[in-house]
Amino acid sequence: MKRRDFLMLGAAATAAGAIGAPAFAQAKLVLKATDVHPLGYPTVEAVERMGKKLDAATNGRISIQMFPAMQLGGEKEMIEQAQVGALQLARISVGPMGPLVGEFNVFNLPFVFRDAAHMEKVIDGPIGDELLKKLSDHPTAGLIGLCYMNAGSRHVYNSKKPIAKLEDLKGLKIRMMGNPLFVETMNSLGGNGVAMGFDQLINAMQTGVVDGAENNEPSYDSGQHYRYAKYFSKTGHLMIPELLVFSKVSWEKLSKDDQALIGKLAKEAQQEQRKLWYERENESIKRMKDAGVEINEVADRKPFQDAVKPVWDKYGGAHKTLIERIQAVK
Ligand code: BDP
Repeated sequence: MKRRDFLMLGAAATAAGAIGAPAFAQAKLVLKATDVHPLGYPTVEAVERMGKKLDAATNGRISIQMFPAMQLGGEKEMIEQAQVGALQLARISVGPMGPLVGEFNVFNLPFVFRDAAHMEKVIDGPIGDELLKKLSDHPTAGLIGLCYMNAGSRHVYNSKKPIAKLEDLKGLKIRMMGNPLFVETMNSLGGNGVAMGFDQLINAMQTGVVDGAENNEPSYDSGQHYRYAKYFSKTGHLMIPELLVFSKVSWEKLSKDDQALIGKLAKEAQQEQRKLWYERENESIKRMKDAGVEINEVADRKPFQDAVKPVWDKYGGAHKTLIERIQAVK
């Protein structure tokens, strides 16, 4: 089957084509979805539930087929495949979207949100919608922004020692997501930021290419990163929401009604994932303790916040109004 035929499967497609009816009105559509995380992870589960609702609402005409656990590559590959329409739904982090849509880098700024409630209010409100629209309207990004999801706070973990104060990061090689902002964040904190895909991380920790990484508890737990980096320090330096995006070339082949339905169900998935997220966060913390992970709080985050000022100047400078609006959300 050729790629452009992704949406038309089975006899219905042929029949619709034969009688000259608008093919996608009748054809059975199977939307390919992907995520770096395994089955059962809150983002994966939320998209699967969205697929069931879509199936029910269209009497089986549209469904979602999930390819979890990096089956279709890391986030970079997922984005590229969505851009050409080789898959339709990609659940990615806002992290790698900053270089494409500069405003997203405001969400990527270290310590930009006061807490989870603040972050949720921003993504649920007009600012969240505006940024999704910026992505959808972007002339070359090739993606439609459907909704956000929760991803907690990111904390540093490594194989050498607990990070209790800023100086402890000195000399540690820490894997960061692929966006220069993150490497510069780690460097300004005194560590050595190393950019690489999530799919390369286990190998890099095993071989000592990096001493550790930074992520939320569920990613650390489900990726079994504690096997290579048992010191988990609550730096909370980043709070980056997730994104669910749709391939723009595929989107444009859908009817307006189908687009509206998918858009509505995605917004519901945003709220549903949130409940799953908090349950999973607690389960992960428990599993980490059971696995003997050494978790430590960082009593004073102020020196960390001060250290990342150059990152704010460089990446936030052009978006002062947006930053002020985010800070004004109470
Ligand atoms: C996880 C995100 C995932 C990212 C990963 C990373 O859910 O989308 O790919 O971090 O660090 O928290 O690359």
